[in-house]
Formats: sequence, structure tokens, C-alpha cells
Amino acid sequence: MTLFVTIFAMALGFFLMDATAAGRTDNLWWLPPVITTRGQEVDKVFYFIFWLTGAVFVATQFLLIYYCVKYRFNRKRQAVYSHGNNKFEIVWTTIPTLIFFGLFFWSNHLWKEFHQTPPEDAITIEVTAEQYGFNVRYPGPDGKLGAASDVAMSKDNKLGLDANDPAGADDFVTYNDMTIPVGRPIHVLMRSRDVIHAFYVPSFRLYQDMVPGRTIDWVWFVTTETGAYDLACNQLCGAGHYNMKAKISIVSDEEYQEWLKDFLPKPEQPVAMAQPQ
Ligand SMILES: [Cu+2]
Repeated sequence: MTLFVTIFAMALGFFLMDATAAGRTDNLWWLPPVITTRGQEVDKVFYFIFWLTGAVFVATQFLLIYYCVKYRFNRKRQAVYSHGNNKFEIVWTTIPTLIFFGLFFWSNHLWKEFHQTPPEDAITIEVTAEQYGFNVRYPGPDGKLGAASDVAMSKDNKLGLDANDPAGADDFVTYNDMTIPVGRPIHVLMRSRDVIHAFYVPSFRLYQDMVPGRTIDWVWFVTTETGAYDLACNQLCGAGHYNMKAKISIVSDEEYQEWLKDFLPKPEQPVAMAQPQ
């Protein structure tokens, strides 16, 4: 009976895993491909820890089994008292301590690097989360996002935009769709309209909470490959959380310029309506 229940649970697990991983259908047992320069740095730390702890795990389990067998019950053997070995104890305390300090300095160095000011040529995009989706605001041709404040957020002004700021006149907003050019630094400002959401892109190795009342401004990244990737909310933010996701399309610079055209005022069309005489 127990065996049956175990097999059934495993089969159900496989089924559910397959059903929920619509965006990713292969290599589900391992990490998704990494496509940001910072993600590659994160992976180096991950693999270092993975192989080191993996090797220590295998070695200690092997020794455990070996000594269990070697010193198994034997009527002829007499127990001997051993105080231990101070030299060995110093060695096996010092080595892990040095490794831990090394990991601390390594990851702390990366953390500081990830929080550097974004470069001058970065494209600044604002992502405002809400139950249950992501509003993505682009700066338009002037490269500047118009001012916005959380206090001004309302039903009619979802993002709390300041209508008097000329920088905002050419801004445009997409929903659950973020298109960015490959290789360019992308600076993402993160806000939330209601509860805590998250900006989680496994392929970027990037995860940042989006907190109502705050504009998180330290996240920026550079992608290395084109393709479509999932942006998911990773904070249990309500009943529709399971379905809160967006598509990030990473395209070539030419494709990005082409995509932008759909959202910008056409040159042949008058931008403002002519005033009646
Ligand atoms: Cu959410």
C-alpha cells in the first residue's frame, strides 16, 4: 500500500511539474540557461559551492560507511580509549573557516559590484507590479521617464504619473510584455501598486522584491543572448499569484528599434490635433 501511494505521489508530481513548466520543457532537473553577465558570476559561486559541498558529502558518506563496516561488532576486538588528535582538529577547523571567509569576500564583492551605479548608456525602464501583472513603462525618444509618485496612484492614474512633467509626454506603457535589446545595460526601476510582488527572472539569476511605497532603483543587468524568457512574481501576493507572469523578449538592436516604432508617434501624423479656427 505504501509503495502504491509513493508511486502515485511521484507520478502526480511529474504530471504537475510538467503542467506548470510551460515556459521550459527541457532540462527541468537543472538550472535554466544563464543569459546575463551577472548571472554568470552568480553561477560561478553556485557551482563552486555545489561541487565543494558535493565532494565533501560523498567523501564523508564514503568514510562513514567504510568505518561502519571496518569497526562492526567483533567479539575478539577490545575497545580502546582515544583522546583525539589536536593537529587534525586544528587542520579541519582552519580549512573550512578559510573557505567560509573566502566565500564571504567573494559573494560580498559581487554584491557590491551588482549595486554599482548603472552606466550612462543604460536604458531605464520602470516596472510597476500590481495584482496580477506587470506594467512596463518606457521612456520614449527623450530617454527620460516622466515623474511619478505612489501618492498620485488612483484608478484613473494607475502608475501615479505626473501629467505636468514634459519628460513623461512620450512615455509609453506595455502590460506583461518587456522587450529589451541584447547587450545593452538595462536599468529597471521597480514599484508596486498594492502588495509586495517580486521581479524574478531565473535565466537572469535575478530576484528582487517590489515593495509598495518604494522605488527600487539599484537593479541593472546586461543580457548576452536573444530569446524569450519568463518574468515571474515570486511573492505569494494573492489568489491570482499563480498566474502573475510576463514575457521578456530579448531582441537585437535593430529589432528593438523596429518594435519601438509601434509605440512612438508616427512622423507623418501630426502629434497634436489642429485647433479649430
Ligand atoms: Cu505578485
